[in-house]
Amino acid sequence: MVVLGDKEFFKGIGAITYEGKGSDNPFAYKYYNAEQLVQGKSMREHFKFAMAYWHTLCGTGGDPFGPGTKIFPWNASSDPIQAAKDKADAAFEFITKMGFDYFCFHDFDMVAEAKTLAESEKRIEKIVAYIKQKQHASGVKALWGTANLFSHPRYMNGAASNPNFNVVAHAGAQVKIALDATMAIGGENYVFWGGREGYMSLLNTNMKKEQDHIGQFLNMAKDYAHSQGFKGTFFIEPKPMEPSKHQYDFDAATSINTIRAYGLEEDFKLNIEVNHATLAQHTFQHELQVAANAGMLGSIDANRGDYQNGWDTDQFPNNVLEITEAMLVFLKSGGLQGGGINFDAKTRRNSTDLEDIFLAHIGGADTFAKALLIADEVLKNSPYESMLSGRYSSFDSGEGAQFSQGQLTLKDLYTYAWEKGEPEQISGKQELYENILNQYS
Ligand code: XLS
Ligand code: NI
Ligand code: NI
Repeated sequence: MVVLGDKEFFKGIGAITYEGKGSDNPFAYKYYNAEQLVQGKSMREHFKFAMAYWHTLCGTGGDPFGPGTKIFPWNASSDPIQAAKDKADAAFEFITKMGFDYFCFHDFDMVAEAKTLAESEKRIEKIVAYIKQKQHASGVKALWGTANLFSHPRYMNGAASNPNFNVVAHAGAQVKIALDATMAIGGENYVFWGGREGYMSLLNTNMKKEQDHIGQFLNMAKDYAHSQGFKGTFFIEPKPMEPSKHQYDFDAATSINTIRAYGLEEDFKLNIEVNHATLAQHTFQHELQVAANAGMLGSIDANRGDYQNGWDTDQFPNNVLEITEAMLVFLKSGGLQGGGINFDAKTRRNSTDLEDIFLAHIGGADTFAKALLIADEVLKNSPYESMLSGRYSSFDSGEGAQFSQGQLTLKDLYTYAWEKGEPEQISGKQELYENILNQYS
């Protein structure tokens, strides 16, 4: 059901529906068919698509070389509460017209930060009350909330990892307020992305102390949320750099270490972002697989980077083959644990029509839907799965199986190898695997 505020911000655009791949209507889904079942689950449930409040409603396209280019009508009021309400109206109009069920937010995406913590908290309480009404009218939910611990100059030396305790405490206060807000609107998860939790120079950094403080801080946040009855999952969102030169939660493997080193494995999983994987010199599917192997594939921030430059361009997903490889991991590991697909992506600086926001999200949703359908076909109908398991068949019986089960010693390997002689050469067949993907896409 489309929910409008006092003003309609996206005039002339109605509910986006599925019309199939034969449709030429740019404002229709070609592949995302919310109720279509794939492996017994609807696309809606598989994906739990979410709008990112920050990019979609706050980011006006500014870059280091020039100011924003986009004039958002919901930004017109100079009164912060009125502006926040207009923004919420735009959010719910957009989400419900898209047929999505979720949004994700930072504390100060919803309403502008005030001069004091006390005033900021009051503002957040006001907008949370307003958003609750809108949720009631629409059924739209919060996939996750988070605190922006990276934009304000006070966080220039880090938040939980700051060398100054006063800043650490301020970050703690902000997380408490953001957790309260997330819980008040029924947020299903809570994210920590440590943009400034890292360093610019090791010369002025006590890395061990900073990392221990992050571990302490995450435990405090989790304990507080539990004491307030929060049942959701916490996600760490890895990223190797930007804005810090080196961020502590560099990639999935490093973040899993953070989680385990500080005893957080009961409550924390990962939120994997495509472009962050690229920046860490990994593929997206690699990061998903690392998370899944640890039982920590929690959520996804969907976007894409750029092959020619090295920063977080946050473009909308449109690489079907890349996402298909990701969907193979996704389906085989049983999907996401608690999270969903959040479009952490922004339209380009020169995409200045309001309708471009719709076109971008339609493309992103269709890319995931098409990739899911292809991955499902590959798993069901192609020789892919049997080729893959066949590759490891030497561990299915005999000494191979005994090795896998930990029943052999190094001396046993020696005797076995001695008797067998030089192993035969077996092709890895990468090109054939790639051809199969191509054939089904
Ligand atoms: C920035 C991150 C950020 C997180 C939320 O690169 O992707 O947007 O998702 O703080
Ligand atoms: Ni992100
Ligand atoms: Ni990012």
